[in-house]
Amino acid sequence: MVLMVTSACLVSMQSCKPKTAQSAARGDATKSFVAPGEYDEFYNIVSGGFNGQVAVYGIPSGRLFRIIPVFSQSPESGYGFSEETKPMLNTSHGFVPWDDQHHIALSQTKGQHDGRWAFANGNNTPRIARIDLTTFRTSEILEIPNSAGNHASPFITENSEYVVAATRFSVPLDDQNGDVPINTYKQNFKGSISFVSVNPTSGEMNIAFQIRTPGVNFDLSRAGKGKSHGWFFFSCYNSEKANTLLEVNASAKDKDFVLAVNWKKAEEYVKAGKAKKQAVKYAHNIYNEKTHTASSTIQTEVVVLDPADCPDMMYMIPCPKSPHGTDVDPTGEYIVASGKLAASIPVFSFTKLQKAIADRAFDGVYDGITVIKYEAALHGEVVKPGLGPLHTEFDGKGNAYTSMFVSSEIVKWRLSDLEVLDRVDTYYAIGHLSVPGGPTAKPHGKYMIAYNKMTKDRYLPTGPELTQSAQLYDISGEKMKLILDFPTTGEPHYAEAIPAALIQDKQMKIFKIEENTHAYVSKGEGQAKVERNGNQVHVWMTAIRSHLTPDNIEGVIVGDEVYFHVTNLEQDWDVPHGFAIKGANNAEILIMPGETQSLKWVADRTGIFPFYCTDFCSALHQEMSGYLRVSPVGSTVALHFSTGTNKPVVSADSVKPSGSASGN
Ligand code: K7E
Ligand code: CUA
Repeated sequence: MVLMVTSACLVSMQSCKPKTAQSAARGDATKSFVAPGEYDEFYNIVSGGFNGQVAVYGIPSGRLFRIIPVFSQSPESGYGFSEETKPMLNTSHGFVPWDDQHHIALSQTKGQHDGRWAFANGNNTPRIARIDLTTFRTSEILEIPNSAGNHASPFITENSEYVVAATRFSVPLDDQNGDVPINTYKQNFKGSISFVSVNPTSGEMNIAFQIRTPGVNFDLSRAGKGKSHGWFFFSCYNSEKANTLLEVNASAKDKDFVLAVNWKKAEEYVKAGKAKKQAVKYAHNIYNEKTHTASSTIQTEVVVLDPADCPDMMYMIPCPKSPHGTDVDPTGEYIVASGKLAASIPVFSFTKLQKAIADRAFDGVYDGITVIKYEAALHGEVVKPGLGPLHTEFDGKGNAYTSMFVSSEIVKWRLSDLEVLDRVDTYYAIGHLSVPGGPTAKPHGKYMIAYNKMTKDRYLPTGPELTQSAQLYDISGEKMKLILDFPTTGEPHYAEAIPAALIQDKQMKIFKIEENTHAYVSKGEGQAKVERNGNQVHVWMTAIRSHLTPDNIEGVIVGDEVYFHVTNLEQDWDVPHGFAIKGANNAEILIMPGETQSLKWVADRTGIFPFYCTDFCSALHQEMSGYLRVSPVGSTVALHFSTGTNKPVVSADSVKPSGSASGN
């Protein structure tokens, strides 16, 4: 079925392909040129797909600035390996060190980017993360219960009141016996949408309420804005409620739905006590930049609204053929739904939707939810836009840009009369696209970035897996123009770009050492020490150009767990120190100025184990090192540490009982 649509349309689309792709495919790279030493105009914050991280690029240069570890461990910084950051990856399933990351939502105030936070979804083990845009680090991760495949997430309301999380897979609810035959899908599988509140000052997230929904698959969503503020729109497919061979069975019906949720009304129902408590289990992880340590708390309750108790809270709008993206234009009037198997793009009108509700222009009920008459909510259809429409962004000048996966192109069309204005090829199989500010009330326009699923002949090949790729287009004129290809890490899905001016001057340069309240901080070399507690040895270590204190440690016994708590004493921007020790079987750590981070290392054999700084920090970086001696079980070598002295070797006989450590 899918294939039939595809090949038939591909034939009809061929006129749109350049006869010789070469010239059109090259583009005018001078427009993306950022001279050495110059800054980019935008930060581009891009999902990492199956690598679970988020990457930051400059636009228009496409230069990679940073990979922010979010849902996966990172050996570069020690994220998810260091004792302080392990709790960030805790879940109700225990420690989950990887995920699949698809969507980015930047915080907004009055419908515009405010440059405070980036939110990101964990798709597989459902979670939402918050990244602080002053540190470019993950500050918080919240697990989402009653969900499986957190795909329609995290989309944000225009004052960052909520980020949402709608489940891709409907499943039995967390407090039900889930041990049911899979073919009882229709009776036992339910969907769920979470409204996660964002504290306006701290950014801290909490699940304000969930809404129980029919057992469909949610795909994507967008908040209303301007005139549609207070509403949220979710695309859903598999209204057939198929549980096998979805590629056929979830494509049977002519129409699926966009679910329109009046979240202001939902808030009223919650206030009125309509939400019922449900026992669940989910982790809430927060990183504290004063203790430099994350904590993970397991929470045990959510409140859930059942639409049956909440009249007028939500409506289904019929939408052709398994919609993927649903996007709201800058005014909030138009809701664009992309039926990925449909031959046209339906555009709904918020004004007409309201009128349809008032006039009761209904078309029956789907699983207890009132269905709006398709034509009553429809502004119109973009006719023959291309094949496989997925996602739509806006330039703020009345135009929309829709990605076409199957026909590998972007189609520009006008919101008012739905006329197709221009089309441009992508190389190849575009997924998401992103206009800086495209999902806000005031798009920044100028550029558009395509995120492609295939690169085939665009780059030097690298074995069976080719690089992932983005393409930059100039959209300042009437015609879209390709100006740059740049490779990306992981598989990029959605991304948001934001003017550099909103972020660059707010950057955290150092952590103040006097504000460091880490449990194992040493605020000066005089506080460095080594202590034994059973078979645990704790090393309070400092790092400053160009030595580690202590740098000679003896008296560690085979089987000991050694914790290196390294405090970077520097108070200068861009002077991290690293720490690595031979045989460490988890990671190295990288410690920012004023910060403390801890690496656990197990002494597995006798010998001398060098350790050193891994970040080239000064001309004497190679000298920034030390030695740890491990002795066999039963040894009389006393625990001892020093820096810069060479005392005679001590044995346990020469120090006080119980091998207490001595400095010099
Ligand atoms: Cu890649 Cu947003 Cu997961 Cu479309 S989704 S492509
Ligand atoms: Cu510190 Cu190299």
